[in-house]
Amino acid sequence: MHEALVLVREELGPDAAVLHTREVRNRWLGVLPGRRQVEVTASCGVNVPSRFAKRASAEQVVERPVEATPVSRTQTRPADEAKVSRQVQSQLSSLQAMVQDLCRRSKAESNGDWPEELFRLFTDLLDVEISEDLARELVERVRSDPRAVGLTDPVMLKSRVAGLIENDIRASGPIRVTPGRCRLVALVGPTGVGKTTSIAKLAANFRLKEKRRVGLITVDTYRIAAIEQLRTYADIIDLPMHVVSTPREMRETVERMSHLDLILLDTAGRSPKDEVRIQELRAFLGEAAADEVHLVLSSVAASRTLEQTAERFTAIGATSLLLTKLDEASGLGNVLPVLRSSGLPLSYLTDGQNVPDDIAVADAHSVARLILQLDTAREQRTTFSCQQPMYG
Ligand SMILES: Nc1nc2c(ncn2[C@@H]2O[C@H](COP(=O)(O)OP(=O)(O)O)[C@@H](O)[C@H]2O)c(=O)[nH]1
Ligand SMILES: [Mg+2]
Repeated sequence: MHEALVLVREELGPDAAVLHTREVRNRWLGVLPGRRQVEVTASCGVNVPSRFAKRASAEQVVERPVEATPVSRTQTRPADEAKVSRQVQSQLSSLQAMVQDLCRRSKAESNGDWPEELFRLFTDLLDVEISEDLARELVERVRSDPRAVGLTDPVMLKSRVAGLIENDIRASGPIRVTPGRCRLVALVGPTGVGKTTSIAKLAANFRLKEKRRVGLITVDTYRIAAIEQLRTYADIIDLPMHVVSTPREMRETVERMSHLDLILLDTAGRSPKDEVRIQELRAFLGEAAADEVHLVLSSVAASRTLEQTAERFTAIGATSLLLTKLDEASGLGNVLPVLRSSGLPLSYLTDGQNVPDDIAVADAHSVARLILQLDTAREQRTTFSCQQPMYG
C-alpha cells in the first residue's frame, strides 16, 4: 500500500485524492495463496480532501508495508467527473427513496398485527399526505368496521376510509341568495391565499349565471394593487364596487348597497399572528354584520398552520372554510385535521386561477375522495368534481 501511494503521489502530484483502495489476493492454481496486491484508484481532479495533504499522517496510516504491485492507476478527466457525479447523485436519490420507504414500512410493521392489506392501506394514506397518527387511526377504524371485514381489495378499503372521512367532515353548501334579501358574505384569511380571486369567481357566477344583483366591497386598502385587482373584476363583470377604509364607513356603505341580493366583502390578508390587525378585521366584520364569513385557506399550507389559522379566525367570527389551490397540492391529506378539528363546514373549493370557472361547491362525499385520490373505474371520480350546484 505504501509503495502504491508513493506511485500515486509521483504520478498525480501531492494533491491527488485516493478514491478507492482494495487488497487483491491472487491464488495459484486457484488454491494456493499467491502474492498480495493492492489496487489504488486515485484522481488529481476529483474534489475530495487529499490524503496527501498531511504527509506525516498519511504515512502513519501505512503501518506494515507489504510487497505491493499497483494494478490499477486511474486518472479521471472533467467529463468523467461530471458523469461520476451524476451517477453518485442518482444512486444517492434512489438510496434516499429506499430508506424512506423502509422507514415507512417499518413504522407500518410496528403496528401490531395488521395484515398485509392494512399495511398497504396505511402506506396509501401516508402517500396522500395524511399524517402517520391519523392514518393509523383510520386503519384501526376500518379494521373494527364490520362492513370492512374480509375486504382485501385496496380500492374497496380506501373506499371504506373515504366513508369514514366523509362522516368526519361537514359541508355548508353554497351561499344561499334570496332575491330581495341582501346577504353579506365576507372572505377573510392570510395573505395570498386567493381571497380576491375567489370573490371574483363567486361574483361572476352569481351575477352572470344566476343573474343576481351583486356588489363588491373591499377593505384591502393596504395595497393599491389590491384595490385595482378587485376594481378590474368589478368592471369586467359590471358590478358596483366600494372601497371602505374605516369601520364606520363600512356600516354606511353596506346600508347604501342593501338593495342588492348579495354583497361580497374582500378583506386584506391577515397573519393569524398579527393580533392588532386581526382585531381591526373583527371591527370591520362587526360593522358589516356579515351573514357568512368564509375563511380562505390554501390547501398547500402545512397541516399545523391550517389548524392554527382556523383557530385564530374562528375566534373573530369565521363561519366556514373555503379551500383554494387544490391544483397545486401534491396531496390533500394535510387539510384533513383542520376539516375535522375546526368545527367549520367547507363551503367552496378552488382549483385554478381561471375566473369564473375554477370553483365548485364542496360536498363531503367528493372531498373525501379527492383527499384519498380515489380515481378508479369503480369510484368514477377521477377529476375535481362536486355534486352540488353552485347556487343555493
Ligand atoms: N393555482 C391556483 N392559484 C390560485 C387559486 N386561487 C388563487 N390563485 C392565485 O393566487 C394568487 C393570489 O391570489 P389573490 O386572490 O390575490 O389572493 P389574496 O391575497 O388572498 O386576495 C393569484 O396569483 C391567484 O391567481 C387556485 O385555486 N389555484
Ligand atoms: Mg386580495
